[in-house]
Amino acid sequence: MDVVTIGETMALLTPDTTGKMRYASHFSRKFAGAETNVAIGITRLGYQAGWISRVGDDELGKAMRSFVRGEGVDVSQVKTDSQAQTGLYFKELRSEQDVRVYYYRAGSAASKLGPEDIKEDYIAGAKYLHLTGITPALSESCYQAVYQAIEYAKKHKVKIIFDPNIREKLWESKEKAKQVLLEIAAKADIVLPGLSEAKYLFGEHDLERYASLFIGNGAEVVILKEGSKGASYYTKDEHGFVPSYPIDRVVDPIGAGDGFAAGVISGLLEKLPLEKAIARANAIGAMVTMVNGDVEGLPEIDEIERFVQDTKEDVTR
Ligand code: KDG
Repeated sequence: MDVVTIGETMALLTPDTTGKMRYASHFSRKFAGAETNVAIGITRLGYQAGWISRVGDDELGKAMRSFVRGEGVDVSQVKTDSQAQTGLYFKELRSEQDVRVYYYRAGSAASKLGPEDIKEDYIAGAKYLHLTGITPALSESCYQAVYQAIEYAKKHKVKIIFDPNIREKLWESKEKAKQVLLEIAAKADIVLPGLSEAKYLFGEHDLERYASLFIGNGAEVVILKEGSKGASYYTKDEHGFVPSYPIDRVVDPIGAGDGFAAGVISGLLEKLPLEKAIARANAIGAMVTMVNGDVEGLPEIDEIERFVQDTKEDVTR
């Protein structure tokens, strides 16, 4: 595998109309979860991705497994748990600026994931281990599973890429979230925090200070995401800013960060300079927001080239 990731994917229900969800009676059923969003982003770009998880022994679990497998992701490490159900989440698009997420996932099959589900040879065979801050928030056993994967990755020199993906609804307290997320960030080679996540973890500082705090904490590469503006990157020796691409209308912002992560990972797999990898990541992030759904907008490589070209033409015209 080029990338292996660990985490929960849920059935996603989105009202077919915008506005308050209490009035919605028709919903579309999709599937989403930060880790499979990244894995699918990777396979769209022609690379191999594997997903470690659990699904319930129910209709949604069966459909989810088929969906993710159908997107070309290896699901050999996804267990079916007959004791728990597949989790659900709702995405309410009240307006373009107001998107809300509601989870129905406590005690889900994926939250029962544990260190026994992490196989050493599966991690050892990957080039990158992708982790998010969502999985360790799901349960103590999920936290242990993440730690087991980190241990194997370190042992076999598999690079760790970490997106904090702070989901306050999932943590018992801010202190616990900060402690665990900083611990994992310290073990990661590449960290991908959003600006507001850096603030959450370290308090109010400027970009350089955030970068030096993450590097001081153990990271080799820090990519600070600044939303629709672009992203800044920092290593011990270089830094720079890569602007994003302008788009006419954001249809659904959720999943953009995962598309961004897939872009960065694909660039690293191709040994592109950081600036080029981030330019691709920015393009994918922008393209994801133009489509309703977490993964439906994830592009293939030629679509990225066309998008970038069209954007340039629009700008010079
Ligand atoms: O990044 C998008 C995710 O937030 C979404 O797919 C749902 O995995 C999810 C989560 O835990 O929030």
